[in-house]
Amino acid sequence: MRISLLFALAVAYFATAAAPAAAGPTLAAVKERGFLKCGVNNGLLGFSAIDQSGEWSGLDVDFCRAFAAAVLGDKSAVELIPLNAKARFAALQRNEIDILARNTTRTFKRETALGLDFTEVNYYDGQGFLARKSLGAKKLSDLKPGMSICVSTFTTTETNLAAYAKAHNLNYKPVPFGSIEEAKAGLFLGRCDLFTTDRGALASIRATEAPNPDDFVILDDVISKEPLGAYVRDNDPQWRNIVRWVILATIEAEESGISSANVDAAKAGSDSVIKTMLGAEPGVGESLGLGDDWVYQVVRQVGNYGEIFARNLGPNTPASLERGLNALWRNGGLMYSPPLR
Ligand SMILES: N[C@@H](CCC(=O)N[C@@H](CS)C(=O)NCC(=O)O)C(=O)O
Repeated sequence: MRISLLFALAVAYFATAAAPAAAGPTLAAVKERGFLKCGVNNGLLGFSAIDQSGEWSGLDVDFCRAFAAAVLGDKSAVELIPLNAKARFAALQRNEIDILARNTTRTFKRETALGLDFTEVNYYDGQGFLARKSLGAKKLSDLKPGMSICVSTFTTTETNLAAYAKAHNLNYKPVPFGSIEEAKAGLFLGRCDLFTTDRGALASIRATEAPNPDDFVILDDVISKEPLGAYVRDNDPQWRNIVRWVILATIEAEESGISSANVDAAKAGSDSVIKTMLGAEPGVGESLGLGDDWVYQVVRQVGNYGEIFARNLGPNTPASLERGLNALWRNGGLMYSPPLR
């Protein structure tokens, strides 16, 4: 009797006491290797592409750098591995990458059937249409029957288009393409009247790839929900937590008014919640298997979510996108971090 009571008390104690996450295989492998392997898009300016200065840039690229800053203390300790839509999930399943951050949508099927976990959203998108302006259409219902629509295979885009067309009796001719280059060329070289993909990607493609952007319009229709973000393998909860909380930390930092410009002052300041979050006091490192300064490294080296968005996709970039759904929740958007404490 006494022994079983003691045992029960001991179980209750250990169940509530803080326990560091069991070391997972991915963190150990990344530390041993000295750099992280991040799967990204092979050419979508604003999300992931080699820019004019010959450097990789984009929202997904910045998140890859943020993961490296958190895990290895150095945002440049990352190898970016360009992947097309077809290759992306197999690359993660086969351990060729540690993280997939490639404008990839969270869906039920992907999360439950591929042996992968979605972590967090880094861009809320929706599927739209880029049309030749000469068609004179503002929305899908303005189009004449029989229009040809270029679409990338192995994407949610392809399945959404087919389902939408069926449900709405859209009379069109799908023109499937296996690569982003072919699909873009399909529209710009005249093989299709329209091109469909996520609207963020459309804004970038129109601005940076069209021979004359003014010859093309993005239609009003948004036919799907495309929450984009990072996937990891589903056998490593510690790694999933790291990737998840790095994304959330960029949002929490923006919510808390901490940016790359003031993070040092905030760390040295008097707010103890913020000091702990930034690692001036212990608290956020051990349970992830990281140092206590991982949030600090992310914000100082890469920035908060608002900075990352503005740098890659905001009004001063070619894509010139408003925050929209990607605004903080208190400004009418969906970006919200659970408490980082
Ligand atoms: N978010 C969608 C679409 C992602 C996607 O890959 N889109 C196109 C257009 S931006 C693309 O890159 N296709 C070219 C390719 O297959 O490499 C998904 O997760 O399936």
